[in-house]
Amino acid sequence: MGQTLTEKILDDHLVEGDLTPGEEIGIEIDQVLAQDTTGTMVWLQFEALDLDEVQTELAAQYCDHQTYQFDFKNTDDHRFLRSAAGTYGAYFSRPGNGICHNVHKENFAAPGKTLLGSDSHTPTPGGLGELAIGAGGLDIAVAMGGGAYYVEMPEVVNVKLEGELPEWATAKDIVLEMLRRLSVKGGVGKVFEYTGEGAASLTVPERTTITNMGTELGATSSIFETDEQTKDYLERQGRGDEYVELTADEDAEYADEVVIDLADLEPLIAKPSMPDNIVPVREVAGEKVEQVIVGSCTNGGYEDVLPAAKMVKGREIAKHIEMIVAPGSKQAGELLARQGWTAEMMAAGVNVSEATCGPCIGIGHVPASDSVSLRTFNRNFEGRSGIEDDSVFLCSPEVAAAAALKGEIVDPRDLADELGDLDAPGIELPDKYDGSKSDIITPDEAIDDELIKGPNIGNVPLKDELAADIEGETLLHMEDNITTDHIIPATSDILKFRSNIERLSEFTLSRVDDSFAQRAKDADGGVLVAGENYGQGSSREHAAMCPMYLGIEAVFAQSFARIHKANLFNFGIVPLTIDEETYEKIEQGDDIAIVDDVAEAVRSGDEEFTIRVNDDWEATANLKASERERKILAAGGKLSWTKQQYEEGSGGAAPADD
Ligand code: MIC
Ligand code: SF4
Repeated sequence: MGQTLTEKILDDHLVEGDLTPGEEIGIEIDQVLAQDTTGTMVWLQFEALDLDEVQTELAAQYCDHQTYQFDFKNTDDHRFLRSAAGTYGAYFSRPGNGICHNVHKENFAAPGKTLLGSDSHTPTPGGLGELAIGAGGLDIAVAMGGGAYYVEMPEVVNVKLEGELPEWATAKDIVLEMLRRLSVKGGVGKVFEYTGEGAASLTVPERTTITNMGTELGATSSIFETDEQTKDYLERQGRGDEYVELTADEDAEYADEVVIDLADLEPLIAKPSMPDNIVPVREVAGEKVEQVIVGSCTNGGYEDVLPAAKMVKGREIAKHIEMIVAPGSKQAGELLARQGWTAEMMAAGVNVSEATCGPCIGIGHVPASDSVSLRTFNRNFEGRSGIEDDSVFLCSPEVAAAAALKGEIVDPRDLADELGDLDAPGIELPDKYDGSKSDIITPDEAIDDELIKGPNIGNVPLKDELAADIEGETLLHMEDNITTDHIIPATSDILKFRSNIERLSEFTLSRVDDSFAQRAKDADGGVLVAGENYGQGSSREHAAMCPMYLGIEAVFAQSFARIHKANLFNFGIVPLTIDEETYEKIEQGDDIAIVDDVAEAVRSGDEEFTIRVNDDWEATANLKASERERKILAAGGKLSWTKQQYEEGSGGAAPADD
């Protein structure tokens, strides 16, 4: 039987298991990436594991989320990251050089390679035929040390794109259509493999908008076959020699198929406050807008900003609007500046920012109270923009620029009719991506050979081995789709403590209930209960580390998001699933005890656990875990377990050269 492209790449990198969907596999990782807000823990854990050199083909450390450095703690984090990259042998991308996914795509993404990154949008280079997966920081540290990465073998779904995009519909609308059809849970346990003539018609930057936002579907990854478009992009980046032709076999068997006729698409928009809350733009036309932002790892490329620049050139944005353009990388910003587009945008009233994630996580350009903000980003979770009760819509750069001109949400097709001289900008790549590389420090150019830690950089928290008894108060009973932004928000007042778990843990679940951290401390820990898809969104392992630090021993949820579940194992918290009836019956404040000897049951492979609530009624909770995950839980987390593995000199977690 033929193989899908995903299976081919996995097969080439397989070190453990076989490619049976749902079973755990271990794969070799070629490249890793870390960004500033997850990277500090990556390197602190690398240090705690006594590793002394990066073992993967390539490791890259980016500084992209908090580049305004509001606090010395941010700047200290960046200096620490530079020193870690230098000490251990990684590339270092300076603050302001751009968002990790954009800069990685431009400089390092290569067909057929595997990439593991401590950011949930790591799958972006799937648009170039790289199999890229987001994970928690500890998984990155272990992979960088030469250990395998373990993941549940995903189902591979064929997304067949037919036809061609009509004017004013864009790649963003393709992925919004996927979200409209499948929801934020629709991709859990899956890789989306895009094929067909419609896929062939898309340039690499359009493809990476789709693979980037596959994360919002909950997918393990998304990927395109490589072809002339891939070759063309790599050549324009001066990396044509890295091109490899990669396709699925003709007789490849997919677990499922989704067919989208691109010709049927129209401009779409995600309404507040979930990326799958999709409607046609026309359905919300007329809604007054106060802020428009073009940027982010989804739509911050040169090819994304250019259409917006073309649309506002020679015009003025509406007087009550603030429009910000934050290019995704310095390469994009430099090209736009050299070609005069930056000046055109400025003349139209646009505020051009440095290349940063910033406003995507509420760092800068926080919307005004009670106002609508239109963004070309990928997430609009409530409060993420930096203000509670925000009203953030997600759309393409074309829809964003149209709103900036009109002052309200408008379908760009209708605006074009109204103005008479507004042409659809379409997609255009530069002849050469010839921006300077001065902001990337190669391992050979490293300027530090020892770690530089500022006073805010703390230690990696550790947990004892798993206990026999788990019993505690239900400190929170939460709804479906709780995001990691609820668990540990990323806004600037909180982000500065990412390297200091003691301080950061004070903000745990503050977006659900700001008395939580104190209550957890007073109760000396407890358990959490949640609905479906608990922990969706970011890869931030802090969303497991901080609850662990506060003494949370188990989470009972109807289902978990992939990366967060892995992070719970990594930090020794038992992730148990419960059915809807049990979920409904448990109330906040209830006492939950696991009747079994938990440590023993986890070690011996038990899947069913009996829980006793308020010493009154009983129900079943399930543990779906591989043998490896069980050992990690029993050891009190992956750091302790990996250390044991190194000491014993065994297992796929040990450095490859050992
Ligand atoms: C996000 O988009 O939520 C982030 C901020 O990039 C996170 C990483 C983090 O929390 O540091 C992600 O997507 O993994
Ligand atoms: Fe940065 Fe936003 Fe992309 Fe996360 S989603 S990497 S915060 S731009």
